[in-house]
Amino acid sequence: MPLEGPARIVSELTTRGYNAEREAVTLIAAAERPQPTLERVVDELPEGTLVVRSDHVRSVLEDSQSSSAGSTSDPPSNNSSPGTASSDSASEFATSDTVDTDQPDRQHPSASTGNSNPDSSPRGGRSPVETEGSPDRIERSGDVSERSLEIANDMTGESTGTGEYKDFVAVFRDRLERLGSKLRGRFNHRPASAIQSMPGGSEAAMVGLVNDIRSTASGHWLVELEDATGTFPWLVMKDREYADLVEELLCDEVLAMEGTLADDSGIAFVDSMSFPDVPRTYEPSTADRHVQAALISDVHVGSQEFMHDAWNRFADWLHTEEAQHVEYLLIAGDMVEGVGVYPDQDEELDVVDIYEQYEVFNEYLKQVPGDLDIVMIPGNHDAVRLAEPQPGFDENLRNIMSAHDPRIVSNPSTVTLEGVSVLMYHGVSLDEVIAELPEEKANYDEPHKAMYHLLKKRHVAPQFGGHTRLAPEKEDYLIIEDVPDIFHTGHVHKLGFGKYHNVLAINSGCWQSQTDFQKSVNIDPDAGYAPIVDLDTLDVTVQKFS
Ligand code: D5M
Ligand code: FE
Ligand code: ZN
Repeated sequence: MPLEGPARIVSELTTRGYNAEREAVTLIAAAERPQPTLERVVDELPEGTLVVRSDHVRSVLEDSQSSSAGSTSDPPSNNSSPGTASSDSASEFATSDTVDTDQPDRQHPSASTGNSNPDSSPRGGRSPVETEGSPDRIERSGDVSERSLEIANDMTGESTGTGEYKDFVAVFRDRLERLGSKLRGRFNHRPASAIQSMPGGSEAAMVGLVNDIRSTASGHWLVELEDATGTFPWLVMKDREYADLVEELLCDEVLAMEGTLADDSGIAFVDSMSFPDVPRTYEPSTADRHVQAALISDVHVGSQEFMHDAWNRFADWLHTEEAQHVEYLLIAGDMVEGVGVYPDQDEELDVVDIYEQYEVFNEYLKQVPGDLDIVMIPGNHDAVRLAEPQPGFDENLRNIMSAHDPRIVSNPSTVTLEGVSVLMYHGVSLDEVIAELPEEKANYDEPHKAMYHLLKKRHVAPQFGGHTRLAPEKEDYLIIEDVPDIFHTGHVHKLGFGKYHNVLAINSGCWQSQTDFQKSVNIDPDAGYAPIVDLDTLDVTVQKFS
């Protein structure tokens, strides 16, 4: 089988136990005869080499040029580079040209080679990117020494909850304390017990968790707030401006209400309602150089609907000049389809063994350039506990997914790339937000708008007990303590992005075509797209591979 594209070259090299620099792969791909070039490069590698570097390839290419004097070996050019994509960054959904759509042998990279043994692939894929090069070559992107990647809020290995009642009390107390502190300075608030004994007609304010939301017989709204001292009912009149906000409320979120006590002090009439929110004037941080991150999620390897061709094209594209500034790859959960996630899911499985699914996923991961820094969090299809926060994959799965030595962290976690903080969260609560809020405020076609509500509530999964399961820990890891510069989710399989008070919210689509369930409920997934974020400007371009 001839080598068609960079991803295939990477696959071939990793099968033989080598990682490769991006430029080395591009050079092999651009050679007149890639397969023999690769064979010679491998043959001539100094003993003990783990990373195939561009100078290894150059010396083979120069050698063969001088030995075949007179033959013209074309310098690599834009057009000869497979997978080069034409993108129109002005259009929201820029489309990549496609390459090699028929690659049936690559459906299962591991199946044919049996090279899924994690030990066969060397660790430490972060090889330095060479920037010097012949004048014919576009310089690769920045030097790895300019990269920085820090993780915060990763609770992997920190789980202490036992699921007992007292743990739930502790986590909700922490939520009220920490989100409440974002509101308390703004109001002359009182605890519920103090408000209960204030005289009728007094002005009062309270910071609490939403305990209950009911409509009254006359169409007004009764919102019960709870704090550590008790509960108090707040009445939102249907014709007041705040009535509209009641539709956005979720149980267990924290907010502040101000109002006037009724004559009998048993209830207060709401004058204003405030959320922890993101300040309107928030100024996001940006990177000091032109560097990009690809934000994806919901790969669903192991599903019959996993779009291997689209993934192969994506991996090929990452090896091209156009993607030279993409130095980070963030994957927000659902690496694999999993087993037994939904009823009758087994009828749509391509790989039935969960560990094998991760092995196949790892083979697909190997196709992306070895010099990308990769960060992954789990999702609801992954083999970690379903309740959130979800710890990062265990040792066993980490060993399987060792290609390119990804950073594996909990769902949610915050990763800061060159000063730009990205809150990564899989997004199960988006189903909840979309189900509870009116269509115009949150829907599947504009998933970023549902994300705006989570930013406003400063919590990734406010409502507990519906779609979202909670594992109580000693603190509430689901609070959005610091405002992120980018909020990245997946799960709903729809692509959408936009800014909320200058924070870029981006939901990254998927790599799985429509499943029978999705057909039955009319979900039309956005599959095979990779949103690319400029970390220096927070601009987004979308590459399409499907
Ligand atoms: O979720 C993909 C999207 O589809 C997400 O919005 C949930 C929804 N979904 C998919 N299958 C089901 C079933 N069987 N019941 C309810 N909701 C479903 P994902 O996590 O990728 O499956
Ligand atoms: Fe998913
Ligand atoms: Zn999901």
